[in-house]
Amino acid sequence: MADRWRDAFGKLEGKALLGMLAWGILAPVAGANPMEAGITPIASEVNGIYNLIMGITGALFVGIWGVLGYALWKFRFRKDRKVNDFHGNIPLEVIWTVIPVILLIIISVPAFRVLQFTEYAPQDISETVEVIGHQFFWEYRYPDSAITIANQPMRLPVGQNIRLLVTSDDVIHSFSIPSFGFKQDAIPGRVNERWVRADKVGTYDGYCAQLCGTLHANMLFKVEVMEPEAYAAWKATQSTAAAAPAKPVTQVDLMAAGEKLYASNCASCHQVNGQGLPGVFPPIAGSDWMQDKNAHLDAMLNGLRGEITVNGQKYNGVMPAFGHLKDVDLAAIATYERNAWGNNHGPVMPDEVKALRK
Ligand code: HEC
Ligand SMILES: [Cu+2]
Repeated sequence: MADRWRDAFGKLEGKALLGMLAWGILAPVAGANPMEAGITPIASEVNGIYNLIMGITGALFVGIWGVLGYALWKFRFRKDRKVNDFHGNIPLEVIWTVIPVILLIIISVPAFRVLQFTEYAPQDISETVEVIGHQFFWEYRYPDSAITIANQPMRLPVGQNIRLLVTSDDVIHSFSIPSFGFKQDAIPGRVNERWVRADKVGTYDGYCAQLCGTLHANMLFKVEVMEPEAYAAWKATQSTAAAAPAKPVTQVDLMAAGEKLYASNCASCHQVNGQGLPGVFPPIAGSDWMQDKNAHLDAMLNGLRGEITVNGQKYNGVMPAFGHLKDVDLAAIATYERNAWGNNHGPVMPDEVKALRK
């Protein structure tokens, strides 16, 4: 018998199991909380409820298993014992019905309070940010300052109440930031309103919490919570970039900028070397599909879906629209694609992109 146990727990699985048991029992005792530390009022409220429920269920676990274990041991089978045969015990049954009812009430009252707290935004909202899910990236709009960003961290000022309007451009996504205690479905055709207040400067991880297609895993994102001055400075750079007078651009400028923009916006699918993935993402290098410049720019501005043929191979996927990028950035990407990897189709100027916008 002892050998059997030694064999079982000598193995790696046995050790892992023991480790997990020890963690499960010791961590709560040591006061460690497996939940991510929250940095918003909502997160602390939600963690409070979690701790309350863990406390109650933990006490129940110890109490019930204690009594059960004691009874099993105390009344274990012995040859010289007689079985005491009895049925029902009304006071006992009333007690074990009333106690759970009281416990459920103790849990539900604060739970409803927290639900209300998370649902209804406070009066002093300083700004609204729109969050739009796309297959497969997140777009953020700051309508008060006419800023649109995508494929980069969402910026928020520290300590201010922000209204978030969450929606989707295609399928259902879910905008989730664990340390904010925040998770909101992004649903096409519907705008969900929530609020956040991040109380600590830093960079936090978020992810799409709803399986939304083949590249769902690309929808990890970061949230940067900034000091108000840094936030204002960031906003200023965004809007001056948009308002800067158009200076003449050359193919050399466009190629240099385009290489970087291609890497951050397109290479996740079409690959850094422009070869794509046969049958899934068409190649850009040597693609006969791009002979027509307008078709190329139209695909970038409005996305592409339905069947297309590239160099004799059929593709039937969905390419996201990049119309939210600036004319000059789209021109840079197009110029880079049309002249890198042996392609030789000449430059594309920002005005050409502008002319094709609907
Ligand atoms: C999420 C993956 C994805 C991203 C990111 C992406 N594409 Fe595509 N792209 C596709 C798919 C899929 C197709 C084929 C669409 C179809 O079958 O209708 C495609 C087709 C194309 C085509 C036409 C076919 C060809 O190879 O010549 C061009 C041009 C193109 N993409 C350019 C870009 C540019 C420029 C970017 C970045 C601004 C980009 N794509 C980003 C997935 C992507
Ligand atoms: Cu998603």
